Amino acid sequence: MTSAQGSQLMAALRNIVGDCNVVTEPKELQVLGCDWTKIFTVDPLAAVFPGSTEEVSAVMKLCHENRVSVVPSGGRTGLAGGAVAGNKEVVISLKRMTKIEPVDRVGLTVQCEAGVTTQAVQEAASAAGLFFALDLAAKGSSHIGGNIATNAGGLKLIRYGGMREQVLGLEVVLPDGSILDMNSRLRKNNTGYDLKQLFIGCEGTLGIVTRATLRLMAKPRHVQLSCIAVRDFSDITKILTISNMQGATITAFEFFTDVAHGIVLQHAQGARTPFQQRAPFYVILEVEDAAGGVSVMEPLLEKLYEEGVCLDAVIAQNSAQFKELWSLRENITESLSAHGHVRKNDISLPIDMLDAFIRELMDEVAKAPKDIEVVLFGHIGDGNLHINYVGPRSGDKNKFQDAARKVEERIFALLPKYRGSVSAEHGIGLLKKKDLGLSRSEAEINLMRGIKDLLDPAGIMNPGKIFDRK
Ligand code: FAD
Ligand code: 2HG
Ligand code: ZN
Repeated sequence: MTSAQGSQLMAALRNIVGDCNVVTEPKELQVLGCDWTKIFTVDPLAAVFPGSTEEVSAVMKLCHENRVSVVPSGGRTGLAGGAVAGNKEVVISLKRMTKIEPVDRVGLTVQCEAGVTTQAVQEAASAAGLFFALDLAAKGSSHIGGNIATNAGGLKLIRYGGMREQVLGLEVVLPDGSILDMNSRLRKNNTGYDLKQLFIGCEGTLGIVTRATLRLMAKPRHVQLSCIAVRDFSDITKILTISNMQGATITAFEFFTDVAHGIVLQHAQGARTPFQQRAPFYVILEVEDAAGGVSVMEPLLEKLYEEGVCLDAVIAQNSAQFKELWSLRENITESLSAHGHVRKNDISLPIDMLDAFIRELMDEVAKAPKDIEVVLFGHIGDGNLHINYVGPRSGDKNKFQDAARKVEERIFALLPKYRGSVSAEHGIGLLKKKDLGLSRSEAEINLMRGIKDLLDPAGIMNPGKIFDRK
C-alpha cells in the first residue's frame, strides 16, 4: 500500500468511526495489536473502535474493498496469539460495544454486544437474581466476543459446559461487511445447519461477532469448596471417580502441583498455604449442597480419607476463605508471568487416560533442561491439563522459547495415541498452528480450509491464524 493509499484508508476509517476512534500511534499499537502471549511480532497498520454493528460492517466493507486484512480484538487475554496483528492489519476492537439488554427472566436469556466483559454479564445476571455460567480468571478483562471466538472453557465447564453451551444466538459481520443475523433466542431450532456454531471457536477467522444472546439459569444451590492435599497424581482421578460414585454435583474440579503452589505463594499478594505440610498435588473441589442445604462435602471428604486418597483437606468456612482458596488456583497464570519466561500448553485427554499419560509426561519432564521448570495445573475434571514451561527471567527470551518448544514437541508427540488435543480451550492462533495436524486429520483440516475459503475468499479475516492458506 502506498502512503497516499494508506492516508486515504485512514481518512475513510475516521469518517466511519470518528477521529478519536482510530489509533495509529506506534506505541499504542504495540499494545492494541497484541494479546497475553507477548512472544510474536506486533505490527498493525491501525486500530479502530467501532461503536455499533453498522460501524463494524462499514469498516469491514472498506477493508474488504481495499484488500486490507483485519484482526478482531476483544479483551486481549487470549493465550494463543489469536488477536496478534503482525502484518499491517487493521485491528478491530469491540471495546466500545458494551450494551447489555434487560435480562429476560421468563426465557432465561440476556442479549449483549460483543465488547461486554464476561464479568459484566455475570453481574447483570446476578442483579436479576440469575446466573451466567462461564467463569474464568480473566473475566474482568475478557470480552463475550472473545469468549465466543475462542469457545472459552473455564472453571465451571464440568458442570455447565463451555461457551458453546451458553450461546443461543449470534450476530456476525462477515468478511465482506455483510451482517449475518443468527441472533435467535430460541431454545430449539432444527431448521437446517446450525450456522452460528461455525463462528464459536473460529478465533475470528470467519467473521466478527457483534452481538449474542446468552443462556442464563437459576442461581446454583449453595456450594462448598475444599482444597485437598494429594500424594500421587493417580489419587486425583480416584477422587474424581469416588465423587462421581457418591453422586456429588461437582461444580469445579481443578488441580495444581506443589511447584505451581510455591510460585503462587511467592508472587501473589497475601497468598498463604492452607496446609501445615505441603504435598505433591492439590485438588480444588467445589460441590453443591444436597436439597435442604445438606452438606455433601463433609461425608465426601470422610470417604476420601477412608479410601486413603487424601493426605489432608480444608473446607472454606466463610466467603473470605472461599475466595482465598480459589485464589490459589486463579492466581497461577499471573504468578507464572511474574516468575519468569513462560511457554504454555493447553492439552486435553480422555479422563480415564490421564494417569497413563501423566506417567509418560513425567518421563519427558525428567529429560527437560534443568533450568526449565515444568508447572502443571488445570481443569483436570474435564481432562484439561495446562503445562507451563518456565525459565529464569535473567535468561534470553528467544533461547528459552526454543528450548521449551523442544520439550513441548516431545510431549505433543505423545498425544495422538491417546487421541488427545493440542488445545483444549485456548485455541490454535499462531502458537499451535504447526501442531494442528496432531489433533485433526487432513480431511478435517481440508474441510476447515474449504469453509474459510467460502466465507473469506479474499483471505482478509484474521489471516494466518489456526492454519495458513494453501
Ligand atoms: P482476545 O484475546 O482479544 O481474542 C481472542 C481471539 O478471539 C482472537 O483470535 C481474536 O481475533 C478473536 N476475537 C476477539 N473478539 C472477537 C469478536 N468480537 N469476534 C470475532 N473474533 C473475536 N481461557 C479459557 O478458556 N479458560 C480459562 O480458564 C482461562 N483463564 C485465563 C486466565 C488468565 C489469567 C488469562 C490471561 C487468560 C485465560 N484464558 C482462559 C484465556 C482467555 O481469557 C480466553 O481465551 C478468552 O476467551 C479470550 O477473550 P478476549 O476477549 O480476551 O479475546
Ligand atoms: C487457567 O485455567 C487458564 O487458569 C490459563 O486457562 C492457563 O496459564 C495457563 O496456562
Ligand atoms: Zn484453563
